[in-house]
Amino acid sequence: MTALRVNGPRLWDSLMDLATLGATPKGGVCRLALTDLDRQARDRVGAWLREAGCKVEVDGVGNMFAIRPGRDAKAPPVLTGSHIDTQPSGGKFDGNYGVLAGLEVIRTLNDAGVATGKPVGVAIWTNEEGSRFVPVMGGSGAFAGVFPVAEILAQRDVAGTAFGDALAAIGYQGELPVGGRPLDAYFEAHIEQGPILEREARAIGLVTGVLGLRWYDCAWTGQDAHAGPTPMPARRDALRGAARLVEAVHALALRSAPDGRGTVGFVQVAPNSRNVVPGHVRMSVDLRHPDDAALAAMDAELRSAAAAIASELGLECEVREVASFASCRFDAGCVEQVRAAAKAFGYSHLEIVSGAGHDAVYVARVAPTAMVFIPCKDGISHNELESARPEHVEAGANVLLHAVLARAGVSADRR
Ligand code: HGY
Ligand code: MN
Ligand code: MN
Repeated sequence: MTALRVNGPRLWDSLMDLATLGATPKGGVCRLALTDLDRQARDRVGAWLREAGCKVEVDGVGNMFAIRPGRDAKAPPVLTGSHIDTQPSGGKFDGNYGVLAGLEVIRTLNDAGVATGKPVGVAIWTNEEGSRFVPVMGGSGAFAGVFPVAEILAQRDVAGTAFGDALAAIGYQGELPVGGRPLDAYFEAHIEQGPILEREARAIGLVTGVLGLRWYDCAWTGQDAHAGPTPMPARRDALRGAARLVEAVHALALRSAPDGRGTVGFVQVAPNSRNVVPGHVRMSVDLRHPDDAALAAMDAELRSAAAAIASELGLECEVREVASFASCRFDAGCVEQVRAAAKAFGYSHLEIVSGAGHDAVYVARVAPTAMVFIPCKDGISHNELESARPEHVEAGANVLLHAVLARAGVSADRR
């Protein structure tokens, strides 16, 4: 076993090629969901998948499915994939690696003339990042029936553009119904986006599950006032409330250590003028924990902290949950197939829980699912400096290939 191996340099070249779409000065990628850069990337990867003999279809929220036929055309496909939308200051590997590792699996099967029993496919899920449109992982969530399609299409970005209008504008609102499609299994390759695999010097992460997550929009209301004549005690400064809540979020996450996470990543100040006391502030809060009860306790702490700060400062604060998913555990059988593949290649490996959310979280609700992690440099991601080593990129794709083949009905002697 392991006669069949991916072409690492070819995969690396595809990653570097795709990274030119939205390339940023510090070596990262800015390719927000449903922008023209997203369209260009979809066009390019779609062309590569068609050239590799796949039939490419698009569903009503823009999820793309590229399927390589198997001997049994009626069998549900073994799917791989991830996302190609990025953070505003994202990297070359987050999401893009899982899609292009899936493409490399297809290319490798073609080179070797291997016919699989079940079809094998690659999915490109729309708007995984949730940076431009909430909810996070909206495309895969709609596919899994978690979000109504109409709700996803109606979401608006900070400029007021509707998801459905942006999707139509890039020409990717497809005919395929959203969801209801049986899958044999789903395997997603991804960089860890944290420091554990690199610190433990392991090449492969056997992802057993993902932290639960809750996202909030917090709206602070005070009163716009002149920065000069307005006495300090007379002010209702919304930014002071937001600033206090930033610290409160950090403190409540530390109280849930070591696995609790709390982040404020987005703050919008109005009127955002240097000589006006801000009367309105909108801020995000991202809370995570592997234990759902602990996450619920963090939710309660957040809400009581916001209320106490608002009362003390004479402000109003509305805390609105805008996305959430419970912690999840992946399919034990699929995790074992990933483990067996890593062992067959002799790759060092480690069981790990993902701190980041992934499309696999929602696909796991409709199909047996597991993930393959590889290390990223210094554990850094959602950062233009995000980087991975070619040998790990290749190793993860080899493990993905063999996990998929084991599931797709290719005998061990042909792998
Ligand atoms: O937020 C997340 O965990 C993912 O990167 N979208
Ligand atoms: Mn990702
Ligand atoms: Mn991400």
